[in-house]
Amino acid sequence: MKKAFITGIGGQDGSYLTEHLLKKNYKIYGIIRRNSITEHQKNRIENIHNRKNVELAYGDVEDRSSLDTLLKKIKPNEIYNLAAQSHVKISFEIPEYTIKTNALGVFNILESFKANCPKSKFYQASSSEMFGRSVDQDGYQRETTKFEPVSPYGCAKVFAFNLVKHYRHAYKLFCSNGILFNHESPRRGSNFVTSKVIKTAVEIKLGIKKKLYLGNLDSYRDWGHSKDYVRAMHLILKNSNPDDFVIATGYSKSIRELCKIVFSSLDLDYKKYVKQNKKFLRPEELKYLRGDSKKARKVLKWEPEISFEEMIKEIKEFWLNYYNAKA
Ligand code: NAP
Ligand code: G4F
Repeated sequence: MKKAFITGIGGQDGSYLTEHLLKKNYKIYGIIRRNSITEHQKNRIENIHNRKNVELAYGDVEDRSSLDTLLKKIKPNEIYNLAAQSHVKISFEIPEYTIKTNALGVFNILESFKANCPKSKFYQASSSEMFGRSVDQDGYQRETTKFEPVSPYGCAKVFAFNLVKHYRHAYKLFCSNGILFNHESPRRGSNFVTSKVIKTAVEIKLGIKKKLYLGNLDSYRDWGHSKDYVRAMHLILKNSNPDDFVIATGYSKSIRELCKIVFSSLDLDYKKYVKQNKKFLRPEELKYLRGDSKKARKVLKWEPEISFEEMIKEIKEFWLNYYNAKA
């Protein structure tokens, strides 16, 4: 039975990746952080955390000792480093903390992997936020596009990306980067734009809220579904060589278009409800993302299976059911 070690197991991707690997007969080890409200520690993994093949331990990527203890004991076949302060806007507010987790945390886990289980395969959750203001002439970002990050989050992810490549070359370790574009699901935190728009539109429909306040409506994102993207993570580690792969749908929409689609699916006119509030603007904005994932499609035979429309519908149904159950 293969063993996978997952940091960030309690997050959106960590929870879907656990479900995906359990179906492939993996034994899963994950770290969770201590939270003063114990119930909050396992929110997204409520249905799986007490399964026979899932073992959780307290740990933190900023705590090298916890990583050493676990990796020495488990010696996993695969390590997925998904832990991060993953909110870009919040990274401007807590930059030092973000850099510690998203950059130095990756250094810690790479060092622990090198010292305790160098035969493992390592996946790093890199991000399209690393591209920042850089777009190729044809309007796409791909593995060869220059990184010009525009947030503390993006800068920290570039540091981590480079470190992973360095460890691959210097120490001949199997470590790969997945450069994932935005991906969403009902498990997405409700302060990310897709969840926020859909949740608030449902609340407006149900008479719970009157308006939706957003920041920049004119940025573009390439949105996929988390379930499709965790499949790609696994394929990246199954590849014969360690490498870096862009994972994206290749379609891009603005936040304004997202609002229009979501509100009109609830028979509402978004223009009546959506207002801008400066507090949601960022000191520097990443304006445009559209990924070219040809390499992953060719080498890994990866394809996204869930359409944007299906994903929006699933998230909308999640929030409608949530409020119906409360009523
Ligand atoms: P998420 O839902 O915010 O999950 C992040 C997880 O990391 C949470 O479980 C969090 O624990 C944990 N964590 C945070 N700091 C930690 C630390 N110091 N030590 C251990 N665990 C820590 O994010 P996601 O959407 O699943 O994303 C997973 C990874 O992919 C992240 O690295 C993110 O930056 C990256 N990424 C995401 C996207 C996307 O569109 N979703 C795109 C590209 C890259 P708590 O629950 O205790 O906070
Ligand atoms: O949903 P977002 O917060 O995602 P963002 O900043 O693109 O970051 C996500 O994707 C990255 C991959 O590219 C990941 F690495 C990262 O971890 C995270 O998962 O914002 C999307 C867009 C931005 O342009 C933002 O300015 O929506 C715009 N936006 C407009 N109003 C808003 C809001 N974003 C949020 N969160 N909240 C708003 O009120």
